[in-house]
Amino acid sequence: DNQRDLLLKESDRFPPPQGVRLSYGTAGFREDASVLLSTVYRVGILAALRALKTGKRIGLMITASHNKVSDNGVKVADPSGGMLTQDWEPFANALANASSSQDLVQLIIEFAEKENILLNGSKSAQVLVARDTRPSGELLLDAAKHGIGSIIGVVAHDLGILTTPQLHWMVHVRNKGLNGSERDYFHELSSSFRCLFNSNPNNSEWKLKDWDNQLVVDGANGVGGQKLEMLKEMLNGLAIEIRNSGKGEGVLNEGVGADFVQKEKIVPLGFGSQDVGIRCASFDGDADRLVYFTVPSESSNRINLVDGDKILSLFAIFIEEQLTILAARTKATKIDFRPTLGVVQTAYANGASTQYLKALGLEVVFTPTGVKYLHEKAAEYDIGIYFEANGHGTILFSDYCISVLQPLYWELSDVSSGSKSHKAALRLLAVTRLINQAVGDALSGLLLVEAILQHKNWSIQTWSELYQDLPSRQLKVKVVDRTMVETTNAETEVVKPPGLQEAINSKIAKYPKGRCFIRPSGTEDVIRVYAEASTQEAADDLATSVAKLVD
Ligand code: 16G
Ligand code: ZN
Repeated sequence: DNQRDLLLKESDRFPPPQGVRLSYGTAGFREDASVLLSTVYRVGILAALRALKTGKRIGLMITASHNKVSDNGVKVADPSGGMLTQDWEPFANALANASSSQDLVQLIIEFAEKENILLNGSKSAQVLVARDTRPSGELLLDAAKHGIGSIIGVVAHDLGILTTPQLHWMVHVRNKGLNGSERDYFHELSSSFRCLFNSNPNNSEWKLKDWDNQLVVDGANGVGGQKLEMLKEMLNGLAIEIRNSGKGEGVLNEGVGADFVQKEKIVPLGFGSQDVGIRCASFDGDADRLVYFTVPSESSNRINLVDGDKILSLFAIFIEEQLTILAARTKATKIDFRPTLGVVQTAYANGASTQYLKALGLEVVFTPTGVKYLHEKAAEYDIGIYFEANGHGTILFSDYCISVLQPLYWELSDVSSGSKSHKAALRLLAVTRLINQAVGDALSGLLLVEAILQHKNWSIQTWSELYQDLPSRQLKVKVVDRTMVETTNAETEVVKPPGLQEAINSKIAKYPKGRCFIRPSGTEDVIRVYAEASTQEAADDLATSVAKLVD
């Protein structure tokens, strides 16, 4: 029939690479861009099927995030704007690895049958596609469009160059029936930021121009710097200087960006002695990660890192503070507002951060690495805050939470307009609009950090001193087959090969405050080692000795 013929004809144009085994890892497929054409074409098909299955808009993003510029990748966003449902991952793998067009078409037809997806063009659907600034992106995006167009009834809507979180946001809001253009995105961020800024306890007027606190942002030579330039125009007066914006000579992610800054803890290119003491921030290549840092001294290239754990702590303090103000006052209203608040981390969270958060009385839970796991867990709370130490994270507000906050705000306007509690409700509502609830977003995260620092009148130093990070070390060991290691308990314990965890335990026992775990990477053929101890030397030693156990 027509559908089968179309699929056969189109897939012949995108033959798979020889001898490459592809896997839909923590963040989709990622490889050297030169082998990805057929994969991206096939993921286009998958996204189209997903759109038919759900009857909603689906997102397809071409990016390899913080990887080197010659790599690229593709991932799919589900109707909520979150990651592709995990039940479809095996199908994604099967599709990407099918060796002939016949096999591919057979797979698609069988899968569609199993999922009750009609392939007769009786329904229509849309896939939103976008890419980051990688030079290979244009051709790959074209392959994705061919894939989407290979399923009758589904059309691709090309949104051009976007950050990953922008695309997720657009999928999220458009599926709610709201306007989701790039202009709408910038408007939502800038207006909610202004609202937060104006509701600070110190002054009530819009005084952005007076807040001459300087901020310098490293755009990783990627899409984030460009988009921040656009956002800045709508925040007339905010003192942000953008470096590594992608317009100059610098190479994407090379010696710059959030991943580099967080892992190496050294000054990114374009920064140096002129920045001592200044508040600096760094995005990754597709702007879904954010870390802050300072350059402590002119004589060294080491930085003081303010990582995802500290951003999480700042957000948690602020949210908790607003909830406390509200709790004291909701008795005066008819609305009983007691949302559950939870904090989600991974094993990479610095032990000092976990201790700090627990001491604040917060509920802290752990999941394996990868946004899909953290996000899912955070969604179990009325307000769930999640962050990876590497700077990916966001805040989720349940529908219940938003549906109560809005009337509560109006009621408080009547009984105590301009009061502390009225403002607290206003701030929480502004946060629900500012923070990207589809996925972690460096741009919206940056604005929320800035608003909270201004609200509390804190310097980056005050923020950084909330607690002292325990010294830590990360290493990676190249292996032929990373699946030789299997873990459990949010990746903190090895279950395979047998005996390895016991060997790790006996190393850990030698170091005061020692903590160490290993896990197979989801993005590279390596086993990662993380160690923490009371001194840097001890953390280094512990990591090295455990790395030797796997080598
Ligand atoms: C991906 C994940 C990130 C995780 C990282 C771990 C998403 C969107 N991104 O970049 O959350 O921290 O992989 O990489 O889920 P690894 O498995 O190689 O250590
Ligand atoms: Zn990224």
